[in-house]
Amino acid sequence: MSLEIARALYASLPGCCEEARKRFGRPLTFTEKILVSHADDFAAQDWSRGSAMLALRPDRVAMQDATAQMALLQFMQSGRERVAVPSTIHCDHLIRARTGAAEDLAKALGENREVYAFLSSAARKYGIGFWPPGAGIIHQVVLENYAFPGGLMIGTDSHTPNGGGLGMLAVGVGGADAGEVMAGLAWEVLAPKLIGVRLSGRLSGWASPKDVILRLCGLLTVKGGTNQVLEFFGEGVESISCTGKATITNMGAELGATGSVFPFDRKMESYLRHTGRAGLADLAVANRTLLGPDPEVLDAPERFYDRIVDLDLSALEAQIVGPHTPDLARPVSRMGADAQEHGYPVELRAALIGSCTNSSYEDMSRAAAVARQGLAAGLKARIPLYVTPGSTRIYDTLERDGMLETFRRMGATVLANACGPCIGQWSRADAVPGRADSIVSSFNRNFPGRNDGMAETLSFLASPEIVTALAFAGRLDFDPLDGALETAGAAPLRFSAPQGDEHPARGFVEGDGGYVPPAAAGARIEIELAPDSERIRLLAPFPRWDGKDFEGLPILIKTQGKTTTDHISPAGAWLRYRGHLDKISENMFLGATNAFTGERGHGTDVLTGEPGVGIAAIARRYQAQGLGSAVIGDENYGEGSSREHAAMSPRHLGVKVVIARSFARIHETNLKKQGILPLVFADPSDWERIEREDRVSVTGLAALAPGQPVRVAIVKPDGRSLVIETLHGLTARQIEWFKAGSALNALRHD
Ligand code: MIC
Ligand code: SF4
Repeated sequence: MSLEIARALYASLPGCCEEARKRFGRPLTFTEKILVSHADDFAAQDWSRGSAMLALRPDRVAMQDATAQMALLQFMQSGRERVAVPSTIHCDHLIRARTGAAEDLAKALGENREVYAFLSSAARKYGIGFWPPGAGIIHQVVLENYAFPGGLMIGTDSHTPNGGGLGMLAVGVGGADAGEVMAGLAWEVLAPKLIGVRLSGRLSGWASPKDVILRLCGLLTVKGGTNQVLEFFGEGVESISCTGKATITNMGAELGATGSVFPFDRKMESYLRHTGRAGLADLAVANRTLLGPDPEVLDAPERFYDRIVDLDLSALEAQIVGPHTPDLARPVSRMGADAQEHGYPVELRAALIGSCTNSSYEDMSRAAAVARQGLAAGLKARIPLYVTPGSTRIYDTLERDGMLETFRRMGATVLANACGPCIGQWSRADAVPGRADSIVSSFNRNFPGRNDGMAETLSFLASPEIVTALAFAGRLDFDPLDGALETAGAAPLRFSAPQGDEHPARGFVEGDGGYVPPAAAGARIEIELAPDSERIRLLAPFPRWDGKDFEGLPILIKTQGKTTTDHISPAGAWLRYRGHLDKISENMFLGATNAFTGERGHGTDVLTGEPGVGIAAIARRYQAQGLGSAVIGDENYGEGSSREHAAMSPRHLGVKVVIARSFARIHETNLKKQGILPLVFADPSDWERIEREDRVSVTGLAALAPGQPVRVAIVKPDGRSLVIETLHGLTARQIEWFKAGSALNALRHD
């Protein structure tokens, strides 16, 4: 479906690259080739890495159902009749995992009828491709159908970088970005710095692509990739399958990276051929020299990347990370000792494989190879095992090849081709509030509350094959590489390293999961949206800035430690209200730890002194008094998802400014887009000086200018005032968004 776009791009690439080589006076990395060939105006653009704001023209937009609602509601405000770039909607997040694929899907169709009707009618009206519920998870469907080497896409989901496995620079964004690009505007992003990841050796034994990225998470940490692109190169690259590469780039999101990308190679070519895209494969092969870094870059990478990270695949051990954060990595062999040291419960309660990260044919065939060993030894899973295939194509092929049956014989429940348990949409029957249970999955996120909605649950992440072996053991401290499991027979079972198949020997089962292509003309199509719907409501524009400084704002919450978007705007049951701003705002900060009291999701109403009030309720009280409020955040504030609800809800409930130690990229942009001022403490230790009863004044706003610090006065209850310096990353255009009240308002007033 991307052949013509690719053809046009490859025709323009040589010229664009030549111009860029001349201007930069040096050869180009692959990322730069993609960026310069998608420039809105190459000549006028400042290209300084880490500081310039790039205006780019993406080749396509993808949206999933939980974020598409806001993206479309915002797009609709532009008044356009049809999207300006090829776009798709994927219904994957709203299907709840309960008893298995067929029943869960049927229930979801009923439960989410209104949302699906809205999305599909909007798709028909505006010329957007529509992938109905059950068709697959956005990133897997994009990889199978749309991603192509050298392309640039944005998606309203943080794991959009999955497309990097097929050589595409694919970036996760908030819905406002998507809405604007669909409305025909250029897309803006901070010019990324480049981390060159040099892979040497080759994977063998239990080590898998998942372990490459889990190891990188351990090395670089959850903020190590902020505003950077990871570009992979080196002899190890060619030994990793295309879908394995996608696993690695998918989880670049866990490092906060803007994107991750592999150069085009034979593995990508073969994946394109196996997924019915021979024409694109031929085209990419013919243009292969354009679809990677210039040779001089490979000769001296240190000169062209901002930083080099080396990883020897031959020495890589299988990893397991967690709990609560994906950068707590260790080799599987150390898990037992770690669990003992930290008191993690070693009894596992559930094991889950699949998701957008790890449900390729290769992943599943390696997991099935482990399953067959256990079954041959007379064992079954000792704990509930769930399998989430990524797409109809994968599901049907695994079914045909007997793999799903293998998992079922082990005792597994096969779920719908959807996010399900990865996004809190999992009713785990045996969960007991207050009890900390350990679970293990091959997913990509493990923040508290992420899977079964329980913040107590300790969630660990590993490759599908390791997770399958742990399902047989039922224990976190089992080492599949070295340990033995009791069997009914004489000999205990020792697993041997699994062998997988990169592609199905008989080819993939064809099928499009009911895909509805964009309609030719939509002008007369009515959007299906009931005025009294509790699921979706049209947006009213946020008020413009009144031109006054912020004086004496009470502090709504000062968050302590990790404050991901799952803490600010939890998913799970709340996904229900993703199209209804007022209703979803009730969940605001429910998962965040309040530094003043240690409570989660609650705090003190400083106007009345009443303790233990929900944060959303406090915000509404301040609003009713005509007061705005301030939020104080910790490191990497807003890490994780692209959900702009984490910015829109605070905006809706009167938050004017968020002052944090640092921000995650997508969330910082989302705040700017929605008209909230994101400030960073110039001295991070000032965070400690802020107390519960303090008031925050932000002055000099009329003179707000790019690169200029902002003075914030912290007024203590006794009237003493503490002046601290803060920094902001707003460009001149973004300052206009702030003044207009939101990016969308600025657009309308342009
Ligand atoms: C996630 O993995 O956190 C999600 C759910 O896919 C989110 C999007 C959302 O919150 O809807 C993401 O990654 O952006
Ligand atoms: Fe869905 Fe999970 Fe992937 Fe997000 S990470 S797209 S919730 S499967």
